[in-house]
Amino acid sequence: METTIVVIPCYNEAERLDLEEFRALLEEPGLSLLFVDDGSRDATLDMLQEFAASTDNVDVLPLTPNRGKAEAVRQGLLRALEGEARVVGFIDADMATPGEEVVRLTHRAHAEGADAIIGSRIAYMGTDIDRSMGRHLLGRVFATAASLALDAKVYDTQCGAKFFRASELLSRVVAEPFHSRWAFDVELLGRLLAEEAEIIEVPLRQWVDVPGSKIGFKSMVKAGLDLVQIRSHLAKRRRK
Ligand SMILES: Nc1nc2c(ncn2[C@@H]2O[C@H](COP(=O)(O)OP(=O)(O)O)[C@@H](O)[C@H]2O)c(=O)[nH]1
Ligand SMILES: [Mg+2]
Repeated sequence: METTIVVIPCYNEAERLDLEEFRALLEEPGLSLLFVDDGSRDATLDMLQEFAASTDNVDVLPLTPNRGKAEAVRQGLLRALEGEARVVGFIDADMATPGEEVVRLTHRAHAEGADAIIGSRIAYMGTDIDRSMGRHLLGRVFATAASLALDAKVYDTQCGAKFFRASELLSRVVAEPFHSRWAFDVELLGRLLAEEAEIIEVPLRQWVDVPGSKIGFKSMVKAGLDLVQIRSHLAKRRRK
């Protein structure tokens, strides 16, 4: 059986969480959900615990206090790697990457030998990638800078959906906290590349810009600044 654990970092998501969408995702055989509550101050944790108590294949990892998405994802992946799942990964709580696309990415991760399968928001005819122009443009600038920082051709580092072969390599990559709070996706990819991992970007057929993003303009600027630091951390890592 293709076993998969999907980590969902959640911070103050009580208003946005659509548990029916997650219930639909659970229809995929072998798939389990691990929600990480990142010290939410609203009813998120109660909602998640109630959902987990009444639904098979759902777990909740509560963290206190709030540590940020990078650490919430890392803690979730560490927990997921303790189990037997062959593929582990993460998605955002708003399910901007719809369930069918999440399932398609997990299938690719199982079928292909790659270390990582990452969703990529490339808008071209025939796809339904719904992003505001401002976010799209900022995203393109950031992705170009991220490519330079990583010395790799990557189109979209910031899509929330990423899946990995559960392996020794992944355990090493998430063993230490990320330096970057806002560009940890880039740091994660860089750590994988430093170990010559194979990463495949998979263009999404659908992606929805769900309102209520918790990542504002300031954080995007911080993420850009983080890239400089990430580049030097990765150089050190490669020398090791
Ligand atoms: N901003 C923020 N998001 C967090 C934190 N911890 C976990 N998350 C989760 O990280 C994801 C960020 O996605 P979202 O807010 O939609 O931002 P987007 O990338 O701009 O669409 C959501 O699932 C959040 O609940 C945190 O401390 N701050
Ligand atoms: Mg979002």
